[in-house]
Amino acid sequence: MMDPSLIKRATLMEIEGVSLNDDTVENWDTLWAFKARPDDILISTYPKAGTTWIQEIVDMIQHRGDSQKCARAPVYQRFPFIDLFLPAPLVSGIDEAGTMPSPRTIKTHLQLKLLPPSFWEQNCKIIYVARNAKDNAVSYFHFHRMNKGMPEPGTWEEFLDNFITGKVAWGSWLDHVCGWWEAKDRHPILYLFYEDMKEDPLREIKKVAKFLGTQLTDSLLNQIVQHTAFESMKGNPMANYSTLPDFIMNHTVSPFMRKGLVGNWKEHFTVAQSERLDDAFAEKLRSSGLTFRTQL
Ligand code: PPS
Repeated sequence: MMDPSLIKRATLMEIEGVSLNDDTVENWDTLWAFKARPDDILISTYPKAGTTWIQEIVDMIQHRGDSQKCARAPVYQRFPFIDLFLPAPLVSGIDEAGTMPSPRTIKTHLQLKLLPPSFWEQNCKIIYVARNAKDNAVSYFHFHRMNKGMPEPGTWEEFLDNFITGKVAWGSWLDHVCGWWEAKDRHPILYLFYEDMKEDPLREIKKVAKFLGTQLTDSLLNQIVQHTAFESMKGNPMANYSTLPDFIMNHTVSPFMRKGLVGNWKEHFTVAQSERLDDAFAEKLRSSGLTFRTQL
C-alpha cells in the first residue's frame, strides 16, 4: 500500500535556464550519466503533446498488432520515463530502465540541449511528437490540476503566462519544439505532429512503422489505428493512467484522457490570450520554418 503523504506538489528549479521539477534537478547528475543502448528507441515530447498516444502506437508496432502483449502492464511501466524521479519505495524511470532487457523504448520530456549525451553517442532512433501551443497549454493546465505531483497551476490566466514565458516544468514549449526541429536533419529523428496524427492516423502510423523498420499488413495497420484511437485508449486501463491511486492522479478533477481534440483551446482562450501567445511565439516560429495547425 502506497503512502499518500509521499506525493507532494513539485516546485520548479532550473538547469541551464530550463525550469524542471525539483526532483529532476536534485537527481541531475544521475540523469545526465544515463547510459543509452544502441537499440533503445527514445520517445521525446513536450508534456501533453501526445506522448501516451505515440507510446501505444510504438508498442503495437513492436508487437505486430498484438493488443494482449501491449496490455502486459500500464503504459508508465512499459516505457521508463527517465526524467521522472519518485520517492522510494516507488521506482524511478532510470532504475526501471536499468533492469529492463533490450530493446527498450524510453520516454523523455527533456529539451534537446538537456538530453543525456549517450543517446547521441549511441545514435539512438528518436520519435518526437509536437502539438500546437494552444491545445498543448490547455492540456498541460488540466494535467497540473489532476496530477498531485506537478506544481500548483494557479488560475488559467496565471498558468498561461507561465507557459508563455517557459516558467513551467520542462521549460519553454517554443524552445522545445524548435530545438528538436533543428536537430532532426542531423540525427535519426522522426518528427511528427499531433494534428497530423488526428487528421490521418493510418498515414502517420505507417511513417512510424517504416522508421522502425517494421513491415505490417494493411489489416494489422488498421488494427493499430483502432486500438490507438482516442476512445479505445480512454477505455483502456493499461493506457489511461486509471491504475494510479487518486492521490497521484485524480481523474475526477480532470481525466488524463480528457478531450483528445485539435481546437479545444477555443473553449479556454480569450481573444486577448490567443493574441498574446501568437505574438510571443510568432517570430521564432517563423524563422525556424515550423508551422502548426490549431484546427483541422
Ligand atoms: S504526458 O503526461 O505528457 O505523457 O501526456 P501526453 O500523453 O503527452 O498527453 C495527453 C494528451 O494527449 C491526448 N491523447 C490522445 N489524443 C488523441 N488520440 C489519442 N489516442 C490520445 N491519447 C492521449 C490526451 O487526451 C491529452 O490531451 P487533452 O487535450 O488533454 O485531451
